[in-house]
Amino acid sequence: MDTTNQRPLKIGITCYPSVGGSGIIATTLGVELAKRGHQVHFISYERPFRLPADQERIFFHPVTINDYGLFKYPDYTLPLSVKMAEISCQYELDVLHVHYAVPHATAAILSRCMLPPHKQPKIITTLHGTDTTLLGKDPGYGPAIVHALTQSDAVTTVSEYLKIESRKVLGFKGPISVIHNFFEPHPVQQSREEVRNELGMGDEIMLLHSSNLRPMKRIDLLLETAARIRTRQAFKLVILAGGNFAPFMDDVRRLGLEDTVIVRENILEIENYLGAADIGLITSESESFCLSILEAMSFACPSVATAVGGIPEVVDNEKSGLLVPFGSADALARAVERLIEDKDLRARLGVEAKLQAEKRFSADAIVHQYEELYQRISQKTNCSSIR
Ligand code: GMT
Repeated sequence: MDTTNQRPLKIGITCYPSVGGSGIIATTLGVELAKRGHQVHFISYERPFRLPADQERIFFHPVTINDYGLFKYPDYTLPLSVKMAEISCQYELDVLHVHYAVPHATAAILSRCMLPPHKQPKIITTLHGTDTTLLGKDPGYGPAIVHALTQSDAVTTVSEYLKIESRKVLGFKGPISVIHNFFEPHPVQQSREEVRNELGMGDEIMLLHSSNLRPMKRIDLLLETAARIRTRQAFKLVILAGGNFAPFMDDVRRLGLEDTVIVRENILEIENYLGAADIGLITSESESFCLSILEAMSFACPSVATAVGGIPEVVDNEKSGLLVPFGSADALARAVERLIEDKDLRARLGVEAKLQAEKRFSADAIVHQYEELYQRISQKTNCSSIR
């Protein structure tokens, strides 16, 4: 569908605002939609960290969570749903697009029930990963997720893999559109040399791992891999940790990696590091897409990664990176050694990685798919308005 002659839409976006792939995607999507003429309203408990302060057509509406001392656990879902209803009504939103089902999709459905039919936005839920693969299996969440998906006007997943998993884990039978993640790098602020100086590095190869350190990222396997790379003096492993790395320091010491591992916690602008990196390293046991691989690809940095979940949809093995079956630190180490030792291979994979990132996973390749979906569902009559 050609969206160029369609009217601009009023779009609400709810996501987790802190460091994390789903929040980064939602924020970048909002920024790109605003650039394309749509009005975008972010609704969350904090301003998403990548949201520019002064971009035209972008608004942020905070959700206030009061702690009344009545409840053991403060509730977010209800104030979020009330804010969604308020903003939908006030700005006459066409679409409310929620990223990560829990609790955003449920709050969106509830907000719609608070509104008269002519004020109800269409609701799109994007599943990102653990909302299906982890929470979807939890009997305390699964039925609520399925309910919210069934009531959504459209459901998307960030990979084919996640679509299949969502059918399997949740038993959800409704339509699912696969719209891959995308990345639009901010310009780097520091040169490769400046970044390396700041890290205390010489001319070693820079292996980069960037993640939230959750159990499925398998930091144990990451460190084990680093320990098994035979050319220890040839590289440093830089870990951009979206969380506290301290619990892993015992492993770093046990493996004798104190001089090899460099950790930076909660870095908000990762582009400087991506520009300085030579090889990405991902050892996850589950991953619906893996935005950090794509981020590295955009900087012509090929990754060595486990061939799990949606990763093979992002990395073409032996063409834009190297994939290894999950579980073997030795196999990962051998793949990293290949790239350390073969500069030409590294460069060739890097060139293809950047090409793929631009061709398949850039804003230009992806954002129009969301626009087309929004336009398509906006044209549908609200079920409740014809009842
Ligand atoms: O589901 C999570 O663990 C968190 C989520 C996030 O917010 O970073 O990660 C998921 O969504 C990302 C963005 O779509 C994907 O790149 C990650 O692969 C995915 N994580 C998992 O599937 C474990």
